[in-house]
Amino acid sequence: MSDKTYAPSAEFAANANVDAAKYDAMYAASINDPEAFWAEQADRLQWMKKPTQIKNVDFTLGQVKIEWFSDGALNVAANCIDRHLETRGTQTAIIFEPDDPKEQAQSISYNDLHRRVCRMANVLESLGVRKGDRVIIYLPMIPEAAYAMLACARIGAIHSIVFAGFSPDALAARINGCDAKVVITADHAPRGGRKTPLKSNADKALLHCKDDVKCLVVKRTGEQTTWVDGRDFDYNEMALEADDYCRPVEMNAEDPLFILYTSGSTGQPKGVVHTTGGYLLYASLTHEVSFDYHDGDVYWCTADVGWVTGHSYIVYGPLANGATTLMFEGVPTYPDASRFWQVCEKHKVNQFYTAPTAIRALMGQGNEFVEKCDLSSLKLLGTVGEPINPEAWNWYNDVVGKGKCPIVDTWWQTETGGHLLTPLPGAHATKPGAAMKPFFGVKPVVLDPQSGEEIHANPTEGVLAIADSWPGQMRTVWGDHERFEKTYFADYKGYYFSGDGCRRDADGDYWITGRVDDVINVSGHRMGTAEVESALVAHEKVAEAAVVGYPHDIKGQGIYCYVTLMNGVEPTDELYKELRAWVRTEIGPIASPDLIQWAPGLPKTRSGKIMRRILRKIAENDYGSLGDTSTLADPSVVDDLIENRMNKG
Ligand code: 6R9
Repeated sequence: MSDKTYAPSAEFAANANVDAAKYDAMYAASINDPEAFWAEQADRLQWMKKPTQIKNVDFTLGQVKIEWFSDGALNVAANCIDRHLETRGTQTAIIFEPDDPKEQAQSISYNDLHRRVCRMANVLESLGVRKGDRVIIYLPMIPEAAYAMLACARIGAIHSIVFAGFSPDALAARINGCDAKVVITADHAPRGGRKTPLKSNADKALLHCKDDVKCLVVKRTGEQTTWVDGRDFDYNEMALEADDYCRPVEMNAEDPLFILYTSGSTGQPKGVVHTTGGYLLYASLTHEVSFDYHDGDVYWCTADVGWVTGHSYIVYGPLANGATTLMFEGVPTYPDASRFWQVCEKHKVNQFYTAPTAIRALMGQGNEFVEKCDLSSLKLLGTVGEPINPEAWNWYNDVVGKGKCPIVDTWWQTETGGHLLTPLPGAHATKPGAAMKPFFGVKPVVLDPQSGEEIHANPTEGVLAIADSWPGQMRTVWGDHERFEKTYFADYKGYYFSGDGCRRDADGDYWITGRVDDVINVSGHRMGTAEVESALVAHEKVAEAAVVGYPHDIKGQGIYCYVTLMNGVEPTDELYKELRAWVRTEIGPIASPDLIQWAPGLPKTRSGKIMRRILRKIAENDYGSLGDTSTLADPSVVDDLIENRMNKG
């Protein structure tokens, strides 16, 4: 942890949508009278029926109920497209940057978007999709993914996106899990110069699904795929024939907009359900305020639409705000580690939002890749997905942002729909690694993990829960409301429990310490594994580190570190000792690693999250029960780690 703070420049603060005084006033208003605050904010959206019932919430276990704007009616696609046509029909809505930099980028105007979405909506209707039906979207990061989402929203169908990196089994489980009528896929998904055979994966998945599930196939690479007559439909051909207009269906604010499957700490993925009114309002407001988005800006979030970040901050939030949003099909290191920065230069990106894992990977490649690009258009940087270590934060700030771009470290979850904790860029002096402040309407509390009591004093540390609802909150687990209640409302009565630990410093600012199941207890001292990781990666020879606890006879738990070294650095006994000493001096003797394993790679999900569950099992010598490793980006790294375990026997 660093004590240094980074205030926005006077110029940035003066031009910001929300400055410090405005944040204080709006936050106070949102907490003192949430009904009045959100009733007023609801005017951001265009309603077919204006809501009069603002909030109807009960967090009591056994009767959990979350409703916002429940007598209001609207259509999400009309809000993201139609209402902008008069003022910004010719403005670019989506910039598409393909995987291969030699392939032409595309600019899709709001007028184009309207036509494309209407056609896709008509195609879906012709396949028999009706209001309330489920549609699985299994597509590359191409504009058709956004068309498909908005087409579903337009006709009231509920979409569930499955990340294109998922296997046929994972796809089948999700098709069956929500009983989908149609799967939208593409021939192939190009990514990092390679191609995933999406249609062929879908074929395999559909073998395990009901016979009447239809498959709508988008042409991406144009390569031949197998074809099942009567089941498979050619999107490009049908779209040519389809009508240019499709009426947006009137939806109740509480009608589901989408289901997104997300893994919990254990067991089957949960189908997180988000609804229409509250979700869109929250995504739109947070997009404008957290990123300080201004009309005419070019905004880029590098996530995939297969994750919640892509839903809220590539598609729904930006388009609801009439923004220009960039969709990138590729990866940060293809053709080389300069790609992100080349895309920023090429499209004059103003706001850039990515994950710490990408920042660390690029940091490890050296500064030349950044410095050869013109990044003068950048005004703001954002991060999301995991705690960012100060080392990576500082690199992002200095090398990418040249010290002039505020960094928003946004803490949120699939479950929360949008940012819950984040500094506001024109209002708050940031601290490297801190998620800082609650967004409007959010009441974070720090609870004692044992007693469940709220801790009021600062500084403090405990588990992070939220005391009241906000409009973007998930409403239920698809088909299993009881699981929803048990997962989020049973451990700490009366609160939404996030599953994360946090610290609140003497200034009252929040620092996420990682999932509470990643907290280890060493000789009676509670320690965030993220803290040790952060220390390790601060060492110049370390590219990445993951830390877990393992049973230790004397200390209760010992500290087991998996360390990936920088390119070209040799693992030696010397370095082993040096790293132990390094962590001792960075954090204290209590954090001294018990075991360090050199790891050429770490097991990661395809969204870049380190799978600590697997690392814990290996460290615990319990690798017979690793569970499902099929969602890993590269399952073979696990074999290497087992082979080279430290505490053998
Ligand atoms: C948006 C997203 C949620 C979990 C969350 C937390 C971690 C996300 C973070 C962060 C520290 C941040 N997380 N943002 N930890 N600082 N800024 O990532 O959703 O995939 O559901 O993950 O990610 O542990 O509980 P999701």
